[in-house]
Amino acid sequence: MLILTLFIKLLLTVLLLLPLIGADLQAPAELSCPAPAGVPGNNGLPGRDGRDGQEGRAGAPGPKGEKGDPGPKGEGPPGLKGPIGPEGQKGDTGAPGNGQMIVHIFIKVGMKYFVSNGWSDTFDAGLKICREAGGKLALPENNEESHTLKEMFSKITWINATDRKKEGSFVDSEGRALNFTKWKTGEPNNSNNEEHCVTVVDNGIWNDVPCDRKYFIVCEFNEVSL
Ligand SMILES: [Ca+2]
Ligand SMILES: [Ca+2]
Repeated sequence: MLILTLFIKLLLTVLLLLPLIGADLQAPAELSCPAPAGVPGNNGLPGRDGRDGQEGRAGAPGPKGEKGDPGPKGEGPPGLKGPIGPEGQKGDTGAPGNGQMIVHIFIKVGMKYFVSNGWSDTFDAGLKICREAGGKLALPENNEESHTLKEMFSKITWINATDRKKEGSFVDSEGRALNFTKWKTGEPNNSNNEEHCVTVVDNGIWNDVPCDRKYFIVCEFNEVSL
C-alpha cells in the first residue's frame, strides 16, 4: 500500500511537471522570429563531363578533293621481251679494207682524178676513206672542178674544207688556206654555230653544214699518185 501510494505521488508529480517540460521544449519555437528572404547564392561550379554518347550516323560524302601530286616513280620487274621487229633498210656501203677502193665513178678533170664508190658518210669518215685509199677528200680548185664534183652524183657532196679550228677560217685537212672558194649567196653562215664542214651543192656552189651529216664522198688523186 505504501508502494502504491508512492507510485501515485510520483505519477502526479510527473503529470504536474510535464507542462513545464513541454513549455521548455517549445520555447525555442516560440522565441524564433521570421527572417527576411536571403540573397540568392552564386551558381555552383560546372559539373564533370558526362559519359560519351552513342556513335552518330555516317554523314553525307564531302566534296571531291583537288588532284594530288604524282606519286614516286615505281620500279617494277622488267617486262617480257617484245617480238622481233621488221627488217631494217640496207645500210651504206662500207669502206674497203687495206686501202683498196672499188671505183664506181672515175673522172679526169685537168690534172686531177675524182674517184668514188658512191659512199655516203660523215666528213671525218670521208677524210679517212680517201687517206687510206692513197688520196684525199676532193677539193675543187676552180669552177670546172667544182661543177664536175657536183655533177658526179647530182646530190650534195663533201669537199675538203673545214673551219673547225678557227671559226670562219676555212682550210683543207692539212691546214692550208683555200686558194679557191665558190660560196652560195649568204654562205658560209655557220647556222646554229654548228656548221664547220663544207659541201658542194647546186651548180657547184658551196655551203657549210654540220660535219656529222652524211653526204657523198669523192676522193681526188693526181696523176703522180695513180
Ligand atoms: Ca663554222
Ligand atoms: Ca650553211
